[in-house]
Amino acid sequence: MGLLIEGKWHDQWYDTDATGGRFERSAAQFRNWVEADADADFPAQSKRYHLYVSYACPWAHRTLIFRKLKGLEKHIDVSVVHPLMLENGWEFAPQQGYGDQLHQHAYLHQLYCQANPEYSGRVTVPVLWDSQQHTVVSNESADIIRMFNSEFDAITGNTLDFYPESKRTEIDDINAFVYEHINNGVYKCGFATEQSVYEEEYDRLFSALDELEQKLAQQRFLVGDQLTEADWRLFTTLVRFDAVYYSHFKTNRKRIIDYPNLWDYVRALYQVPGIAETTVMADIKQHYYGSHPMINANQLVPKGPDLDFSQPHNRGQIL
Ligand SMILES: N[C@@H](CCC(=O)N[C@@H](CS)C(=O)NCC(=O)O)C(=O)O
Repeated sequence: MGLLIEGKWHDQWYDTDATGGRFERSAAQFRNWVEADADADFPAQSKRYHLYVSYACPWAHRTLIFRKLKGLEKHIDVSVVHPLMLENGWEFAPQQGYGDQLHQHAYLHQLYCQANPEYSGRVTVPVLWDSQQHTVVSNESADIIRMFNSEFDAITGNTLDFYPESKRTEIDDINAFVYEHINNGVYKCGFATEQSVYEEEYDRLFSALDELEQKLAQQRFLVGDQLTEADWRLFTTLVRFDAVYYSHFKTNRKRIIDYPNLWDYVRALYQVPGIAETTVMADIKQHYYGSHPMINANQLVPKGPDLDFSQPHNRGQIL
């Protein structure tokens, strides 16, 4: 785990001293857009863009889900980093099947320096790379899934829309709530270094989960009856919750399996064709338990729990 400062790698953990024991996630710095328009700076084209992910990372997982649902697998190739993220940050390990398919880099930070030799900041996944201009288009998953949702439709012929015009305000509102209290909420519990901060974040997380449990008793999805981007953004946290966050991040008031509606909902999403194969539980567990020695000193990976996301659900036909 580290930080690039003016293109030089520094092995360093998140600095929570400066924030009173509170974890703060820094903003992504590459925020360009691939557009359907052939005259755009980054026009949508088959085989031009390459996606760098970790199977472990919930933000990268969203992009893999959209690549799958939007039929982009033939058009956007993927490189997957090794699940362990330690003193060199994210690394490739080609002998173990985690190679950089495009540049054969050893470390992900080399990719950031290739885009900008003076780059200063965190080296995160996902990254959408433009192989024509040799630069990073975007390292913000929220933007990448929007590009995948609409900008390649003329190439794929896939017009599924998870961010429909008429629902955008509602989706943006629920996304903000889910990001603050749940997606990032579990990290704020796990990386807190003050007891009171941890307890405050824990209370916020579970009152948000309680609220969504109620909502999902009344409606099939977060925005009514229609499956949207908001559901996929929640899914990647819920699917990791019982196996990782509950114990590793100490978010242990309840498991998702203890919430009848959330548990039904996460199984329904998991069973959408193609989604199970984007959910690589072995990498997820190895990453979290193995990459944060400050909260799990011996880096042992718990063997359980037994989780069966393939049990039948009651949310009907989804896609
Ligand atoms: N804003 C980013 C956040 C991505 C992110 O924080 N990824 C984590 C992995 S789960 C990462 O790569 N962290 C490395 C680091 O912070 O050094 C996004 O949503 O794309």
